[in-house]
Amino acid sequence: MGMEQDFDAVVVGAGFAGLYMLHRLRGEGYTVRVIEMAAGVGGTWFWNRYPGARCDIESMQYSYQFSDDLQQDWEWTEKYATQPEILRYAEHVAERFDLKRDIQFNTRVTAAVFDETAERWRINLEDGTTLGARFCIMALGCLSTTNLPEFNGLDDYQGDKYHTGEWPHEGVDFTGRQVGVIGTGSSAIQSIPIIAEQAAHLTVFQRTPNYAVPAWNEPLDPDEVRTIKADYAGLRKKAKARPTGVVFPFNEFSALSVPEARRQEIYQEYWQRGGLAFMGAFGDLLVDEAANETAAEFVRGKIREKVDDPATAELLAPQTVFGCKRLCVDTDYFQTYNRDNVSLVDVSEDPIDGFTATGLTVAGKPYEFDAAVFATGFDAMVGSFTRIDIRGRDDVALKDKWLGGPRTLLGLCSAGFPNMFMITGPGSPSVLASMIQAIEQNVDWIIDCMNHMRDNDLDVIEAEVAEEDAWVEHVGEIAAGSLRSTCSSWYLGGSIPGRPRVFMPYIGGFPTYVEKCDYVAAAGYEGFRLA
Ligand code: NA7
Repeated sequence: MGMEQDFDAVVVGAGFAGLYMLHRLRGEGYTVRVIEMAAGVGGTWFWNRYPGARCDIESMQYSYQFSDDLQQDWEWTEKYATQPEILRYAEHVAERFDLKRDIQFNTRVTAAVFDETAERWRINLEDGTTLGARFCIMALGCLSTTNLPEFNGLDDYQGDKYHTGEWPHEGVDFTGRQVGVIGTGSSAIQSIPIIAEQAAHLTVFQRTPNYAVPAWNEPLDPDEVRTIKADYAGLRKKAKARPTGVVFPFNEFSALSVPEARRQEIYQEYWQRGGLAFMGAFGDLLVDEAANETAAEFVRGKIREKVDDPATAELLAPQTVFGCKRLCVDTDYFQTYNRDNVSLVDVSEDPIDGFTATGLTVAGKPYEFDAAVFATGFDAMVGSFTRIDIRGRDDVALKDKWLGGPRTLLGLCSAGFPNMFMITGPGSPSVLASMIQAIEQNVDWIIDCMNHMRDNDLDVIEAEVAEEDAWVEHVGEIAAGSLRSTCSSWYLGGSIPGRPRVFMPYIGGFPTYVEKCDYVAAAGYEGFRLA
């Protein structure tokens, strides 16, 4: 057991949340140590190095806004930034604000235990060290714990195994190899076209097809960049006022309010614009099933146009609600199935039986490959909390408290876990509001709260159970009004066997959430007990 060191705050994670939290804490004079399991900063963008990994929020909007100098100086090169470019940006931020000296890398937090007598957190690290802190701040990310399904026989498989979310840093060359990709979510949709160009043969195992809209990625136009930078604050302000936290043209009218021909024209216009902005073609795509179906059918039509073999096109065309699973943004995904070296295997009715030494079988039929790519996603939003043994009052484990689904007040605190903050925790808009912006708002709120406590000699903050229950109920009620809650997706733990169906992010819109957070703070942290 190493020497116990004490801090005002220990932050877990050095992704975009942990980095900004550290910067703010230090600026306010708090002592802080950040613990990061990776060898570098960047969080999700450190790990997800699979071929084709990109952010599908436009780069001019997917960045910090806390420093105008930073946003003026940094030059994105493409409309959608690649993973290496985003990682360079995270590195740049860490260097620019001299953050690394307070970050301990290559270290996993195994447990965080609240000592009720001392009113402090004890944070246990993998190396046997224990840190003490008044505040324990979880900057764990929403998509940070990979999901590798427990396939039968996986240990017998002799080929190479890769998970898109834990990709080898040296990269992987698939040239001349037989490759199997399992999953057809965003990570698969981004990586498949590139893997297909290298591999001798690629077999894709699809359980549920996904809708994807073309990215039409391109180099950023310097004039457009200049215009944005001339009034970056203006763009940020507009983004904050949007329910999605992102600026794109949004047509508020119902898809059913216009004649068929006009509707097709509008879809075509939004299709040409590409990306997630397609969701803005009409105002009711996520609330009205009939309206949604018009978008779904338009996109299915595009898939049928792109894929030569009609049977493959039908397999690739989702029959589900459009945008229920997170919409994917692609570059030549569907066309990839026209290649001679790519085949698609439907595992929706007959699931993968299990792995063999040389591949896997489906309904007894063998498929052979020497490299398996698991594009099977994440234990989203809660997995990174439950893999740490977090214990609050009366030794209650957070993972037990959350067995029926995560319970938080505003996604910031959970009752029974005093002085523990979460950045973009479940119950906050997080992934539905553009992550970096959601992070900055949460961090600023936490800093204001800590300063309020310091100024008023308050030692402990804790969510009230009744307020938390009300918030959890509200988050659920709002989700029930959205078509997004009608399918299986990572928003509700869909890929994880045994998880209760609970829609985890707050879908009531970013401005509504910010208003609620601001109100709570202005009312002296209403709903929280301060002592
Ligand atoms: P996703 O979107 O959760 O995709 C995971 C994929 O893996 C999805 O197609 C799953 O099918 C499939 N999957 C999971 N388990 C299995 C099993 N047991 N058998 C077959 N197929 C399986 O993760 P991504 O990494 O692609 O993307 C996550 C987010 O990152 C993305 O939405 C963006 O926001 C960025 P299913 O749909 O569950 O039938």
